Formats: sequence, structure tokens, C-alpha cells
Amino acid sequence: MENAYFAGGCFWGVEHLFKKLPGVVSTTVGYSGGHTENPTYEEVCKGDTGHAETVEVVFDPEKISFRELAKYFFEIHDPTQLNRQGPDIGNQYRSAIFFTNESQRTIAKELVQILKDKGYDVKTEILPFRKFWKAEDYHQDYYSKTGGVPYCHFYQKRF
Ligand code: MHO
Repeated sequence: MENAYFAGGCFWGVEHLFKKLPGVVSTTVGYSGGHTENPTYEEVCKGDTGHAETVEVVFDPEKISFRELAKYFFEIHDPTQLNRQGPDIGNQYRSAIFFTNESQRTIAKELVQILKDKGYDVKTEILPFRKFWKAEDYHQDYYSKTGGVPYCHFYQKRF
């Protein structure tokens, strides 16, 4: 199994869409990319922890590749938005991929370049993964629990 970390706005919607993919073994929502330990949702909401709402995706590389996951990531959120996603504003909603190995880094950068060549002004940060802090239980599988649907995440073909 391999791990991938995607930040693309409110983690409720990002998780909801990744969970559907065959080959995805599990998803967890949390915080990554910041400088504080054990962040809480409330702290991250203030926007000064440096953490982004992030989804940890555990996948089976024999069933789905990192390239497919990353392409999907760019198609379920709008990577051209800076420090926001839809109605959610703040650096905790920024677009980022935290890569866990060199191959993920290369693929993520290639995909950004493909999108740039297509005219998208991509703001996604490609950064080395350091640490993932799991979010509070009530944020996990939020839409499965509440029966809601994402308000700004949906699939849109870009590749
Ligand atoms: N707009 C949503 C964001 C939730 S998300 C987990 C809200 O204000 O509740 O950041």
C-alpha cells in the first residue's frame, strides 16, 4: 500500500470524492504542511498554523496509480484558486500535494506543467510530506455520516 496526501479546500468534499475510487483502500482527513503540533480544527480555522486541510489517501498501487489519483485531484477541485476553494477562504484551504517519494514529486510536477500548458494558472504547491495530523472524529467521513453532498467539489474533466 502507498500513501498520498492532497489538500484542495474543505477536506469533507475531497475525502468524499476520493473514497469512491476503486483502488483507494482508506481515506482520513487531517492537517498537514504547518508548523504546530496536534492542531485542532479551531486552531487551523484561524489560518495561522500553516496547516492545510488535507486528505490522506491509502491506495493499492496495483489497482490505481498515483498518477491517476493526482489527475483526479486536479479534476475535483479548482487548482487555480490561491489560498481558498470556493466559499472557503484562508491558507488552510490552499491547493497542495505533499509527496511521499520522488516518483510522486515528478508526476505531480508533470501534471502541473500539463495543466499550465493548457492555460490553467495552477497555484498548487508541490511539497515534501512531513507529518499528518488526524482531524477530529466528527470530520471523518463527514458526508457519509450527515447524508450531505460537497458544496464546491465535483468532478470536472481537465486532462
Ligand atoms: N464552509 C465550511 C467549511 C468546513 S471545512 C471542514 C464551514 O464553514 O463549516 O473547513
